Formats: sequence, C-alpha cells, structure tokens
Amino acid sequence: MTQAPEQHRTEQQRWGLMINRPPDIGHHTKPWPPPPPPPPPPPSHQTRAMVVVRRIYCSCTTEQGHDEVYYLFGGVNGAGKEVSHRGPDPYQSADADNATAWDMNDGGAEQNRSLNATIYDEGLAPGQTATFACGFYESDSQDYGSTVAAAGKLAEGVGTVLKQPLAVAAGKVLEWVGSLIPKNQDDFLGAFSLRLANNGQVKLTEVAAGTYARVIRQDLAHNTFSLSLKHDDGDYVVDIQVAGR
Ligand SMILES: [Ca+2]
Ligand SMILES: [Ca+2]
Repeated sequence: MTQAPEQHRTEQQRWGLMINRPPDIGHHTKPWPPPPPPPPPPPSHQTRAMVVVRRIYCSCTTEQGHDEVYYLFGGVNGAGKEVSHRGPDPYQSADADNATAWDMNDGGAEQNRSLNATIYDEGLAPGQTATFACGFYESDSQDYGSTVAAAGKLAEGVGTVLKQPLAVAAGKVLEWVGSLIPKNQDDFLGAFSLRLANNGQVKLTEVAAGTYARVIRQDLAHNTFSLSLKHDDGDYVVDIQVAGR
C-alpha cells in the first residue's frame, strides 16, 4: 500500500524535473503562433453606371419667355452595344412640352433647378468602359420622332470614333444630328462627351466639351463636372455626376 504512492510521487517528480529543466532549443519551446488574420472581405464590385443631371441653371433663355430644354444621349455601352435615347421623361422631372422637356427660365422658380435626373442607368461590369455623346437642345416644336432618330445618330457616330480622342465625339454631335433637327428649328445649346470605366467602382474617366460648350469645373475624383452651354442666345450651366451601384 505504501509502495504505489511513492512510485507515483517518484514518477511525478521525474516528470517535474523534465518539465522544469532548461528549455531545449527546439520548436516545441516557442510560443504558439497567433492565428492568421481573417481574409479581407471580397471587394464590393459595382455593376451599374448612372449619369445624373444634378442641376440646370439658366442665365439667359434662347428667346423671350420660357425655354423647353431636352437632351439627346447616345454612344457605346459597356457591352459594346450602341444605345441611345432622347429625354427627359416624367421620371426625370420633365414638365414642359407634354413632359418631354424641362421648363427653364432666366428668372423665377425655373431659373435654378435641382433636377437630380438620372439620364443614363445601365450595366457596366468590372473591366468595361462606355463612351457617350450628349447634346442639349431647346425645343421650338421639332417633331419628337426626329429627335429620337437624332439620338440614334449619336450612338452610331460614337461607334465610329471610339479609338479617337474623346473630344472628337463631342465635336461631331451637330454633324451627326445633321438635318434631323434643322438649324432653324430647335435651338442647339451645346454638347459634350464622356467616358466611364468600371475598375470595381464606376468612374468618370474623361469628359470633353463639344460645340458651344465649355467644361467650367471638373472633379474626376468625385465623378462630377459642370458645363457652360452658350448658343442661340441661350446661356446655361449644367452640373453632372456619374455614379455607380
Ligand atoms: Ca428657342
Ligand atoms: Ca422653345
């Protein structure tokens, strides 16, 4: 009965000596390595691009009284397809000419309009780019169908100059519209072109002013720019923002 505990103690002491002896220079004496940090979350890729007309300011209308401002938008989207349309529509706050134009004036409530109108909203996958031209007009009753067809000409035209500097597209808008909107009909206010890219986040990579337009402010870091449009006695400033989601 007394042998076993002694043997047990002896065994404990023996192990105790082993445990308490100076550490070996070996891997088992190093502290356990900390766990690796968790992997970073996957980047949140945006897949749609939007072009938003934030505000239009009218310093001078094309003639006495209200102006009815509309736009033609066309180009080549991220999938390489020609797309175009004419706006605004009621969802873009169109409130003149049976909701096909913005009611503008150089005084009163229609002078400075915060529209926040999304004039383009389409898929743009990571790695894709898209190029568009846009012309602003003031309606003096040119038929609607011709203006839609004119927007289509912008898409075709942009497709032919994709490899050229962006300013070429902006400078050719009037040429592409051609006789669809005669010069003695609706007033041409000015045009611009822009290029979008998706590197995970949608970016405005370039903007160029065309005929009768001037880029008066540009902030590519925040995807915004402002245009001055001056023609046919009209004098406008348009604030535009590119956004992704
Ligand atoms: Ca006019
Ligand atoms: Ca008019």
